[in-house]
Amino acid sequence: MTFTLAFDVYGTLIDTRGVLGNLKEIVGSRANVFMETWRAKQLEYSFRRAAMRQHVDFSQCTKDAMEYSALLHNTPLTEEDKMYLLRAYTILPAFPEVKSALEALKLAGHRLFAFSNGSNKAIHTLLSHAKILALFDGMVSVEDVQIFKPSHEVYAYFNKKTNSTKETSFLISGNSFDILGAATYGMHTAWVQRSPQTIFDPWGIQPSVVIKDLTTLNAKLNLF
Ligand code: LAC
Repeated sequence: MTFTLAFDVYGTLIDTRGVLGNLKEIVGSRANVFMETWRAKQLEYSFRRAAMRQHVDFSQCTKDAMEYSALLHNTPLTEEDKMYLLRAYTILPAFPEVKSALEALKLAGHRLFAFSNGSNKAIHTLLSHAKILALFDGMVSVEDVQIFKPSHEVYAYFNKKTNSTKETSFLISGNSFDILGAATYGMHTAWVQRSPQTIFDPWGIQPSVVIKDLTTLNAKLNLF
């Protein structure tokens, strides 16, 4: 059976750690800790925005989290540094296997959508820079519903916008909060566990499939 595939973007198709080199230029030896704080706070801010129903563009969460990281790690940033880092975040690289894996999935007849907390414009820029935009049937941004993942509204909106159902769609994500959001809403889910050290939140809910990168997704979907 073929499915409508909802690919999470940041941390699934696109490597948020791609900003490490840029951070090393600006904050030197604190680049690693800065990067970890930045990503964790960016997500926390999006969750808090959703809980408070105070939606902003995801790039605002990215910016606010960058400012927080600079304060926490005592690494003051000039306006120029901030612009440089935020620009780097708009052209992050795709993970190496993504392009060929998407090509295989498309050839197998699945419908491919990017599905992100990022704005339509941000997703478009990232995917076109990574040269994978043409492989998608479309993109779905939470900006259309003005609330972030993992609110169930956004998964329902995905089904509505792509003319799919819970039963005929798969959420593919490296972010376990996203898998839990989609699974509790009722979609099939594929968790991309890129490192054995990455822990799946122990909420008593399991993804439909677990893969270590996107290469094996096609074969796993054939089993359904
Ligand atoms: C996204 C973030 C949550 O692309 O990874 O939706």
